[in-house]
Amino acid sequence: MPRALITGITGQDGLYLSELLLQKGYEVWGLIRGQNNPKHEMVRRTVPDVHLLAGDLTDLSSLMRALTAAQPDEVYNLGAISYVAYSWENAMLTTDVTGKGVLNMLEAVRLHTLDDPSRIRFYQASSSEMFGKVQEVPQRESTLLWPRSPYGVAKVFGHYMTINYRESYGMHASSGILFNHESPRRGPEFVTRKISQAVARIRLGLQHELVMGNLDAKRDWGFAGDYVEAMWLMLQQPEADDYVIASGETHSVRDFLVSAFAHVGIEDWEGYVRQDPRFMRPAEVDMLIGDPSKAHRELGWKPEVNFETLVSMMVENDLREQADLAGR
Ligand code: NAP
Ligand code: G4F
Repeated sequence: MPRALITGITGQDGLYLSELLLQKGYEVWGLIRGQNNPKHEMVRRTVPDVHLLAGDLTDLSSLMRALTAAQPDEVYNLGAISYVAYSWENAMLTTDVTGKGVLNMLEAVRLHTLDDPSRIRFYQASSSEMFGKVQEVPQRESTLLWPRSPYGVAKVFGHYMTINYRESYGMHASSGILFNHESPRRGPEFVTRKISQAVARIRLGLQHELVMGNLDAKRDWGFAGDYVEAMWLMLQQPEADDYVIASGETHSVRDFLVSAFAHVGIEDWEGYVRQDPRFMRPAEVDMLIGDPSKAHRELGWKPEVNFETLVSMMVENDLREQADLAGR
């Protein structure tokens, strides 16, 4: 039975990846931080077969203890402070967790496998946010990185550290450059879930206004369930490498709004939406669109869920969830 250790187990991707690996017959271990993490119960309920270990990416010794307990064949480093807007307000913490945390995890794996550094396969959750002020359209593995946020800068550090550990120590360390991926499990601070929740509440008469930032930003959005499959495929390759994982399509935040409102039969959506500078960013990533052809070719990976299906899936889920919460 193969064994996997996942950091960021309480997050969107941690849950989907756990389900995928359990289905494939893995023994799955998850790292959870804090002395009384409020998401502990939710993880227990959602993936009861996952073994939970206490640890934090900023604490190297906790990572070494986790490796000793889990004895993994594969490590998926998904833990991060992942909300871009928050990263300006907490730039140093973001650097410590999202940037230096990767180095801590790589170093823990290296020290744990001194006999054979390629014994554990390592996945780093890199991000299209690294492309920032894009230098090429579409973005591919070789596109020059130009991050626009403390989060993006921290991810660039983690990305190059992963490559450096592969080249310096012969570790099987791969970096997945994933474009935005969403789901009904997406945190409500991210734009897609903020919209799907608000649209559901407006349809149910529970909310009358949605306050937004920049509606012109464009993203390459996919479904998280499809994207965790790509993480696993990367670690099954004979050689470690870096891959762009994307849908190859781009849509604006406005397109997402139009589609979500249309799903509940509201065409005159502009009457419900107000923009506020509070939600604008000091430096914006205007447009992302990925070229996933290397992943198609070498991993045989293709996403199943398209943009319209993703929006419907999220709005339908929130209609049910919000109706339940309102006792309807
Ligand atoms: P998420 O839902 O925000 O989950 C982040 C996870 O990191 C949570 O489990 C969180 O735990 C954990 N974490 C935060 N601080 C930590 C620390 N100090 N030590 C250990 N764990 C810590 O993010 P996601 O959407 O699942 O994304 C997973 C990874 O992919 C992240 O690294 C993200 O940056 C990256 N990524 C995401 C996307 C996307 O579109 N979703 C795209 C590209 C890359 P708590 O619950 O305790 O806070
Ligand atoms: O949903 P977002 O907060 O995601 P963002 O910044 O693209 O980051 C996500 O994707 C990255 C991959 O590229 C990940 F690495 C990262 O961890 C995270 O998962 O914002 C998307 C866009 C931005 O341009 C933002 O300015 O939506 C715009 N936006 C407009 N109004 C808003 C809002 N974003 C949020 N969160 N809230 C708004 O009210």
